[in-house]
Amino acid sequence: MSESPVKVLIANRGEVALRVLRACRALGLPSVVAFSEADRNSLAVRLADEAICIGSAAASDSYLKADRIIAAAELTGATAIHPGYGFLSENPHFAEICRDCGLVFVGPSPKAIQLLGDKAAAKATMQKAGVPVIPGSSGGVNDVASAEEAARKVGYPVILKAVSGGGGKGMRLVTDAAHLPEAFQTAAAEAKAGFGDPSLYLEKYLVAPRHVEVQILADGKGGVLCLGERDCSLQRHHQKVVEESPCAALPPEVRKKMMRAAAAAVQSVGYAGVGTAEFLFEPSTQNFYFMEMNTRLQVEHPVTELVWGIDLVAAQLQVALVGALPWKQEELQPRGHAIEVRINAEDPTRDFAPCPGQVQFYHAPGGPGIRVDSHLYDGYVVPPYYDSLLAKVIAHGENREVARRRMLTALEEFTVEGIATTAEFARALLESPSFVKGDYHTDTLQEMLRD
Ligand code: MV4
Repeated sequence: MSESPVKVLIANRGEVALRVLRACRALGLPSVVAFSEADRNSLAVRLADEAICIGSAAASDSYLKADRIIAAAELTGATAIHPGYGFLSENPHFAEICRDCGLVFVGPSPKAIQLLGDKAAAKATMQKAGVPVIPGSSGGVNDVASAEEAARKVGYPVILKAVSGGGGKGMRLVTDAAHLPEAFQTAAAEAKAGFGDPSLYLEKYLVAPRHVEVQILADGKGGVLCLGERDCSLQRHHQKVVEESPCAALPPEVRKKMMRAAAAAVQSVGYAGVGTAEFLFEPSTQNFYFMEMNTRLQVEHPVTELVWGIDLVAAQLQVALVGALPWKQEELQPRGHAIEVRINAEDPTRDFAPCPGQVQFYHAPGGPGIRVDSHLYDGYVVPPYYDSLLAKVIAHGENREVARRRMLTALEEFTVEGIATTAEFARALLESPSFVKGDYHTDTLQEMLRD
């Protein structure tokens, strides 16, 4: 792939460590898996060409410790670092440290991560680039008075969000002016505790929108590919449960506009690598609004891979190491429909309490159009220290109903003994009338769980 020897340090764990390992092998790149004491027996470590321990079980003493990861790269002769998702994947300081140490960070530039990590600044940049954004404060709201003024302009209900946030923490829905001062204080405190930054911005609250995100792949030289969208509206406490591509509610002309907006969004910031532009889509008005941009590979990337026939992790490595991509937008055609279900080590009968422990028996489903991304094996002990994702089952078919039926068959076959999982819960969700019709929004799953 390149004359100078490239070796990739995989600075993550679980299924994504395995996913990156496979992409390295597909490209003929040697790799090293960095692991914590708790992951010594993980599948990625067992299958790795080479592996190196970077600390104890706590993520704060291993996967989040930049200096250990840099040291691991130097010790093993790795020249590039793939951060996976989570942990250091969206940390501009880490990307900068890599660059300063002469290591390739597989991801966008520190500058792009920094800019897009500030959600208020990112919105302002997108608005300038002509991308529709949710009406609200221009930039942050520094105090209750400026929040009240911004709220008066857009009208209640409004939502307060953390400038450095994402994923619901430091977010407060405000139904009327009387509740604003208290909501402001609690959101700011939560943002400070969660992200070390109490800054907030304010938006008009959209009722029952759909979360639709566009997959971007940019070569860093102005070439931008838009690989369609994913509907990720089915979430529980801001954790995605099911994702699908394409979005069942998006008319072709709205999709075209959304793709153009997403391309304009990344072009305006000189982006390189994979990225996801998140939009809220309002079916009642057919309007969509840019919400935020994620500068990493996402958990749900496989649905896009199956519909577009592109290995996104290989593409990430290609952009980072070669700086070019072999495709033109016109040559790419989406094919069929894909659905992903996340299976977690959680017990739905005990309010989704985490269920770490030993897997006594594991069987992964198969058959036409079924892909399973998982680090499980018989006897594996799921450690209690990290997130509870065990497996992603992805079904592809020529249309949505074929994909849905393949998924149902696969979930019936999926077997984990020894610990509780969310597989059966997901199966019931895929049989619910809302899912069958494709008629759901960001509150649907929580409404279902309430009744
Ligand atoms: C919103 C919204 C309605 N209006 N913003 C939740 C996570 C964060 N990334 C953004 N979120 C939302 N922002 C405005 N102006 C509704 C949500 C929201 C949501 C979004 C996507 C998927 C599930 C959700 C569940 C509740 C609320």
